[in-house]
Amino acid sequence: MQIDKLLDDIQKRDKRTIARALSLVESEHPITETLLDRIHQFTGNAYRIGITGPPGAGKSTLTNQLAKYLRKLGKTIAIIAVDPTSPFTGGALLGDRVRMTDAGNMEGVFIRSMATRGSLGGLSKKAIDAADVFDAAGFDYIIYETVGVGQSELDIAKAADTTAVVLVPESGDAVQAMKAGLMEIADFYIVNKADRPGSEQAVSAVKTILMLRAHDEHSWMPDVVKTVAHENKGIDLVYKELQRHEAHLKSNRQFSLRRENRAKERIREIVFSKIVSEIWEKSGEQVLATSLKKAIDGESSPYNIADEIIQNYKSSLKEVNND
Ligand SMILES: Nc1nc2c(ncn2[C@@H]2O[C@H](COP(=O)(O)OP(=O)(O)OP(=O)(O)O)[C@@H](O)[C@H]2O)c(=O)[nH]1
Ligand SMILES: [Mg+2]
Repeated sequence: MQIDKLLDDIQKRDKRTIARALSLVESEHPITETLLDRIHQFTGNAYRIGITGPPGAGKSTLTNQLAKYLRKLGKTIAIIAVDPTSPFTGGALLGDRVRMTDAGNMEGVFIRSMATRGSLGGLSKKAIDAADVFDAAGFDYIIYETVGVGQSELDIAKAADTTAVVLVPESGDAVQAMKAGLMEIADFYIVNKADRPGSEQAVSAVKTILMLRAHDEHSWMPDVVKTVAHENKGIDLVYKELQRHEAHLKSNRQFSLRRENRAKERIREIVFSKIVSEIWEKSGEQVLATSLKKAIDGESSPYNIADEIIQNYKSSLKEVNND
């Protein structure tokens, strides 16, 4: 594979090449690491937005409208939709979910869905890697759409510069969101489906929760924006709040701090996953082949066996060094 050509064409924002690079990332092709290495120097320019919230809140509809809004301002937008299709619901539950074909047909907008199905925790890593491809390709904005239910979805939201949490007027949504940890990651809130009754109460509920949080005059105070996404209402307010947050971040050290933390977290995750897969490959399966039965029979415990796997791995390292 011609990595230089790939790199070149990514930077030319060639759609087919980008799609190909994203497939490499998603399938964890061995060349991915080299690719990400090489594109890193061209990243850091895109502004990353996270749109998260409960299933069916209107995240895709909103993302679609926001992309069109940004496009009108002359911006280019890449969307990474983390697809909640799980082997359990098979998507049937979310029968009416919006496919973002609308904005997807526009020049300067690129949409990529990443499936949750069959991905064991590596999803946030893949989504972040995919964002790097878009970043290197020179997109102005990268939007992650995730369902705010699982840890890896929260991780993706944390990988954004600004994260908006989308709620709907139905009573209790704000409380549910708070329980799910969504309140901590939100830089601002969107109460979508404001055409339905109770939107004003929902806005007040979120504001009340926000007031309870510790804050001073210098800290960021998230706003709560009302939208009717399918009617394209309130998108200007979403954009305004995005800009207000970006300006806030950039007016002090928070912006670089956020990115520093993000880099740190990412490096930590890479180290974790590399170490885990190395130990597992060199020792895990081998030890399990002889010891798993002991755990099942009660002769040993999972902790014992885990220690055995690590010890076995360390011994194999010594053997290599002594050779
Ligand atoms: N009444 C009303 N319906 C809306 C609004 N925004 C979106 N919808 C509808 O809500 C349904 C779900 O919208 P989606 O955009 O797919 O929601 P989502 O949050 O992306 O859903 P998942 O990705 O499946 O979690 C669709 O039928 C939309 O047309 C709104 O402001 N008002
Ligand atoms: Mg969606």
